[in-house]
Amino acid sequence: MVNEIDFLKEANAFKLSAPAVQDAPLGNGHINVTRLITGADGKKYVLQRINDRVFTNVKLLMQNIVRVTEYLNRRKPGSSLHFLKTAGGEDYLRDESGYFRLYEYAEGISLEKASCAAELKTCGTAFGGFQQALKDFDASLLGETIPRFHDTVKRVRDLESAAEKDVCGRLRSVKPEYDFYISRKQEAGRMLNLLAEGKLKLRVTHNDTKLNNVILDPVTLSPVCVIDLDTVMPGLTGNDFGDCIRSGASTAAEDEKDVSKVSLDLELYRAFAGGFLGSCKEALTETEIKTLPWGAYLMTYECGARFLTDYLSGDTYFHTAYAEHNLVRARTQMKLVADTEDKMNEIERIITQEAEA
Ligand code: GN1
Ligand code: MG
Repeated sequence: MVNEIDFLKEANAFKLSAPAVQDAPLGNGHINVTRLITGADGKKYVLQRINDRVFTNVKLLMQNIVRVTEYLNRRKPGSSLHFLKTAGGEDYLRDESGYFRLYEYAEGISLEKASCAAELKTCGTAFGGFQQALKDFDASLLGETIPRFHDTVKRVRDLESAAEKDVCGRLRSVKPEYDFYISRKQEAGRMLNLLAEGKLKLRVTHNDTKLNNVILDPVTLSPVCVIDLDTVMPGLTGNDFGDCIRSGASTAAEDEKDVSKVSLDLELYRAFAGGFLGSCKEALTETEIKTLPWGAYLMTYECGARFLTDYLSGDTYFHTAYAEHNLVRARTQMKLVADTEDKMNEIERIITQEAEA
């Protein structure tokens, strides 16, 4: 399907400064299709085909993104992505190949894995800074692009219902993994309960703070901007903290097959916490700071449960490269959840120390 799309033609439907002449794949997101486009004048752009099975309201999604990026760029020029309009003046293109959007390529690197603590600290600064920069943005201006995206309680229910349906007959072969997730389901509501009790507040959050969603300056390693803004919507700070710990403080890739290589690196944890809190702690409440370790626990647990749900459902959500890919991912997250449980006292100490630093 993707092979059949003429990405140059799609790119040329936008107001580029010169015609698009080169097209290549970019990055490895699990949801959208992303291409690096080069114009005849050498300018680079990122073209994305938006996955409209996942994002069912593209109009709302693009409205959110344009509002947030324009706000950030007004506040600090160049601090966020710059989206181009189509020749017809629209924020996105809809044609027979799907929904497309295009933005100026942000020069820099993104990391699949941190090779040192300094790199992870920078990512913490970037995501904490994102939160800080949006602290006065009126969250009611944003719609929910994926309703109940980080409702972990619902995610567990989805897992249970996928197991009940068992459409691929895979449940029998993943009993230990399934039991692992279900045995912890009482933890799923930890943050949502605090929200319901009025002890946490909804902020404008990114909600997909994977390590590779930060662009860094390759020389100075300072953050250039945060990308992948599809899920920017009202949410909890703990989740933004958490998803980057999940992806960045692990000693192995999200899809490492040898789980003995997977653990939570507390030095990386501290580095990320230092960067994150360093750029937004003034904006956070004491309760929010206390929930950060749980945000990381729950993002890992939730993401693992989602991978297992997708495996049981026949791999319809996340892009996969081979049959067991989602199961492999669910297992790495299990290992991280278990390791987090073992290290929770030390983690809570780290957060207290970094919040006071
Ligand atoms: C997806 O698109 P990507 O790869 O940045 C997913 C995240 C998961 C992540 C797991 C909209 O993010 O929630 O944490 O995969 N995004 C969506 O790698 O579901
Ligand atoms: Mg994403």
